[in-house]
Amino acid sequence: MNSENLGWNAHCAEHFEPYEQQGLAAARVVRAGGGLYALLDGETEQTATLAGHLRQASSPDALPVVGDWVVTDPAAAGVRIEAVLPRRTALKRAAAGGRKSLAGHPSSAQVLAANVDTAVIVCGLDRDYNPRRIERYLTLVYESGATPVIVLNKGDLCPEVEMRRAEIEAIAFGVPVLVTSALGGDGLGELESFLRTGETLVLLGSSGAGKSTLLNRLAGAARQTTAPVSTAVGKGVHTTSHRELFPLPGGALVIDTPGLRELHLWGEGRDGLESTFPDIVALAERCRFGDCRHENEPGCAVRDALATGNLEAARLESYLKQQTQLAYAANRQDLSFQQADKKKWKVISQEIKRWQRDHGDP
Ligand SMILES: Nc1nc2c(ncn2[C@@H]2O[C@H](COP(=O)(O)OP(=O)(O)O)[C@@H](O)[C@H]2O)c(=O)[nH]1
Ligand SMILES: [Mg+2]
Ligand SMILES: [Zn+2]
Repeated sequence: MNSENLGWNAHCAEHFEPYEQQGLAAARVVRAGGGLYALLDGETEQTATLAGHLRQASSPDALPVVGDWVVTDPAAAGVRIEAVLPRRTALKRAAAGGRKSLAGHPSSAQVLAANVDTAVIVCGLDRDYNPRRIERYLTLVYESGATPVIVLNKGDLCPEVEMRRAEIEAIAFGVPVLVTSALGGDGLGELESFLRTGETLVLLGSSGAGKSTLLNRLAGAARQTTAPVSTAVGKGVHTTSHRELFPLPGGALVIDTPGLRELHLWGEGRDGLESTFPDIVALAERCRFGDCRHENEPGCAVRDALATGNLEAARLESYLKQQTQLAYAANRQDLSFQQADKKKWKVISQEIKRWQRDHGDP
């Protein structure tokens, strides 16, 4: 295998050039955890640590994640990551746990995977089925810059497959919706058509949806452990505990991920939200007020659509919830800068007061 097969492309080459001139090497992160990084350079897998200056990185999203291309020094003793090449795409969520800030860092985004071309949102057609969750994942994917595909898995367990597919197609606005059975093999050929040499595909979705089973099917071998769904709760046992990139024999790369217990969105603008909800965006353009919140304003085209049954209440709720999360995320960075600023001014004004007191200023 060479690095082209690991997804190396013109974008990587361009950003790597200055490092290459210094005799440095590039490799792709296939696994990360506990401060250690498993790297592939097309030949061997190596375990790397971070160079000191990266450990003190200004922001947690500057640290390498699965899918990243990193720079190492072959002349150094041990493998150390000296730099992370700029990401073409990055899947980010708001850091779990609602921490106010990560060790004082102004941003609280967590990067889940980098340099992904296609993001497959896997949803089980069993109790996992949830159109609102698919909408959240769609926004996450649109924000990342990757191309979404939706897979409704466990088709064998669902008597209304075509109804479900139509339901999701109606909210997916052109995103391919595939129905598969990872166990029986139905629909896998269609999914395989999204595997292209040198391109990276990530499997997203709840725990138990069948992501690892799909990966094993696509790889033609058991690469990841899967677990039977407990009949009591209809949920898969957690077997995938970390994100990992697998080069497939056909030349594509697949990242398997564990389910996200919490998916709080992170984004910089409105692009992701607007791509997920083009219907609501179009309606909102016809509201009487440009800043309509679609609550109880007169002339609200969104409310009218609810009343006539042209828009589902649950979908509007989903939109408003995502909007709130994204607005919060966007303000987050500003806010922590403002707070730092406020603190600075407080100190300065105290200094001035003290000076005035000491110098008897009127
Ligand atoms: N009936 C059925 N079971 C499936 C299918 N795909 C996966 N499973 C089962 O669902 C459970 C969870 O699968 P797994 O791949 O570990 O899910 P993951 O958490 O998304 O990686 C396992 O017992 C699988 O055998 C499917 O298409 N049909
Ligand atoms: Mg799994
Ligand atoms: Zn409105």
